[in-house]
Amino acid sequence: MKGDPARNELVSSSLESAQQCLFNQDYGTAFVHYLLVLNLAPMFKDFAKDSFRFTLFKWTEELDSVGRIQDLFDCYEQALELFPADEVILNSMGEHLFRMGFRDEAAGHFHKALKLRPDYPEARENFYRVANWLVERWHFLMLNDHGRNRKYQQAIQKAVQSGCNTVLDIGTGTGILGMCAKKAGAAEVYACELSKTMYELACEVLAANGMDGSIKILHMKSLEMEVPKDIPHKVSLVVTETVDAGLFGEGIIESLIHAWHHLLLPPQSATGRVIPAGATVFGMAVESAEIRRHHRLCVSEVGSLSMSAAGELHSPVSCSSEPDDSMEPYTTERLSRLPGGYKSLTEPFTALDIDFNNVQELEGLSSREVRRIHLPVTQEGELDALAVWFQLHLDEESSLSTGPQEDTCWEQAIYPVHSTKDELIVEVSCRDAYLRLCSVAVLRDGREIRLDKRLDSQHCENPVSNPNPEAELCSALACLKTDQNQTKDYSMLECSEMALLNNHDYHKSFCSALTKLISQLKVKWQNQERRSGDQLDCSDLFYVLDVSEGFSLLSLIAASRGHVKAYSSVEKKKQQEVLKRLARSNNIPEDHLEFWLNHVEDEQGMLQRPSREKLWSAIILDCVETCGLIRQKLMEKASLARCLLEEGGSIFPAKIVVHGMLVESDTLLLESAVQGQEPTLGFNIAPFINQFTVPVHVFLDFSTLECRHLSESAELFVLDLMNATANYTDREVKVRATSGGRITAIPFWYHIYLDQDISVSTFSQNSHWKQAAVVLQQPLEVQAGDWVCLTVKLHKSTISMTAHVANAPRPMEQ
Ligand code: 44T
Repeated sequence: MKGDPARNELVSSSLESAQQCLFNQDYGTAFVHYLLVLNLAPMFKDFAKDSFRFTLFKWTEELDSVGRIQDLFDCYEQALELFPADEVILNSMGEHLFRMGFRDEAAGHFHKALKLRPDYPEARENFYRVANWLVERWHFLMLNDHGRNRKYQQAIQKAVQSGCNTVLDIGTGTGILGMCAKKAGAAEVYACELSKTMYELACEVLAANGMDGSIKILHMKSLEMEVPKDIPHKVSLVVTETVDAGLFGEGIIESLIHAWHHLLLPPQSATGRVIPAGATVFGMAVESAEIRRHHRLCVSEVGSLSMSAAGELHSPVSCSSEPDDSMEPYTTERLSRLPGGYKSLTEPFTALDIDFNNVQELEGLSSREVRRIHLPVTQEGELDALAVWFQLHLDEESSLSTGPQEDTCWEQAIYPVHSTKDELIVEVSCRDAYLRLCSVAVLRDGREIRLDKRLDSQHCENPVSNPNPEAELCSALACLKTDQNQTKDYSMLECSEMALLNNHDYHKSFCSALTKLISQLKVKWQNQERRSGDQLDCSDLFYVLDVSEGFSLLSLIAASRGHVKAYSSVEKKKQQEVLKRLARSNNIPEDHLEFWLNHVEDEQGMLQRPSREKLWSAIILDCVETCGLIRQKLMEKASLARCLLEEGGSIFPAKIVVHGMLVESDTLLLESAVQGQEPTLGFNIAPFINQFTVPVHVFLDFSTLECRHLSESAELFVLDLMNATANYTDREVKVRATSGGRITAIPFWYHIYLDQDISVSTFSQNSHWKQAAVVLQQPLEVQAGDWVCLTVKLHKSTISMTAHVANAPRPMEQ
């Protein structure tokens, strides 16, 4: 290369051009020059790395702002070809991927960055935020469930000993069931796993257990497997636990139909069979205020606004409507941990029986006739949901139950319904291979009263082609109806948005704080007026900006205070319509509510002046995510907001105080890390999956968490949004242990101060927020009366904590 003067000339002139362009802030051209230089002369990589990265970041920022997403990712690909092990580039690409919604891919990039440099804080924080997508938390629960592992192991052992010699584990996860088969003596064991992260994890686990040579693991969906391409011949046993709380959500029916046709020996002539052999699904009608407030509007007034004109609002979890991508047929809850508990309104009933060893039955499932079940109501109450669980029959003798009474890791499937009493008619069907349960009608005095009030006009056009009697009935009714306004007049709100609307205290507090602020500002204005002798212009308004994420009524509540022009950042058209409708019906002048484009990523653009000469009287920031964490970039947004406030104006909230408590909770430990080898049948799995342990557990219901309180709740940290200089990044707090035990976790929540006096807690009964908890990887033994030193840190909106007993030696940083 040295000997090629033309090339050297090109390299050096390109390098010079790159530097010149960089100086002129022409990042696109600079980037191209750098690419050329580094591809032609890799020896410059060390020298030019920093400038190259800087150019890449600047250029991709520009590409991002003009929406050239494909070009942006092409640049990153090219950069990673040159620097495949550059953790900063990997981390930054991950951030772009995450913002674009490619969470798995983003998580993969953060993980790689962190492997390259374990002490890289940006990548670590990013990784913690997304680890839940790479390895879902239920893996820890299932692996820690010794009872379940043991039953599967015994069933597999029995099958292998009775002659099932070749085994395929579908959806192997960490490889545990495959290893059971091998250990039981199966001659050939195959496994498949569709998640890349889980597949790689399983490879590590097999190697650590000395089985990498004897179990063949494939990174693919079982539906894509072929004989002999992927496995040499059909197997005699399929083992699988690809079931979710609603049994069919992981596609077990489709996987088994495919397996019976392509991967399994026939059942009669040879030994072909499946573990589990089948399942029985149970259902029960329940009352639960907690479920109710997440799925329908339960209040007639929010703040001071009448909600009568809101139209139909419902959560995305609904079974009675036509299948739609934006809808989920069910959600999940652990009934035993529902805040406020639940009440059974009927006895449990059998909804469905299915034999996994009968391919005709599996194939017939989706065309099974809708079954009507009449249920006597055994207890009066409000019908909020059908709860569903199942028994998994591993073989003739042994089964696992996911019921609400069992002490297992399983949640139940929840099918929310509308309220009423009396006898219920439930329809069970398996459209799209999803188990669907609709409580369609109530029988009162022999008369059927339908529950699904929404009537779809589609049914009218094509009534005969639908084999579903429910739809037929609907369409008949739809054709009869006279009130056309009933159709499609609904908007969808996330469950947490629905719970927020139902949070009376929160809106009331906002209302009071806003009213107070406005009257203070009015007095100020009047004083100024008096001093200057000018007349206050009647058209002078207070400007309020609400930059809450998702649906929020706060702008409207502000506008209803009078003399306020409010800006809402609600983006969805349907939701904007709801706000406009509510404005009209609550007599708020139309021009007092405007919609502000909310560019979540571009806080510069988001927070501007309402008009050239005006400043905001109040800016409402949404500071805590539903999961219990502080929103990313909150402090940056607050400091921008402060610059845009008129004198005497305020950010809502003005201050956030973090509270926490020392607890001993085995449940939290089980949900965050596999506890040694014992629960996993002696297989060595924990160290591998525990790489995906995160220090902060989110979406916690602290009120129903099984735990022992080892201290009073204590104030841990203060975030002052109105005064930047008041903030610290580290704080040591001493908390006294009120009883002895092992501190395994520190749940925390927030008191959100709208002003000095008015606050709402994210740990209140009607909160739409959940709580979070720091889980200590090394439990800390304490005795009653000990002082526990907590070091609380806030770095870029991420809270971390370490704990040690005062006067005792400090443990290693967690
Ligand atoms: N969660 C239960 C669902 N897979 C379990 O990639 C209970 C949720 C749950 N691989 C709280 C508690 C609990 N071919 O890694 C996954 C998945 C993989 C497949 C290859 C296929 N056809 C499939 C289908 C799925 O199987 C693994 C297990 S799925 C189990 C889901 C503890 N919340």
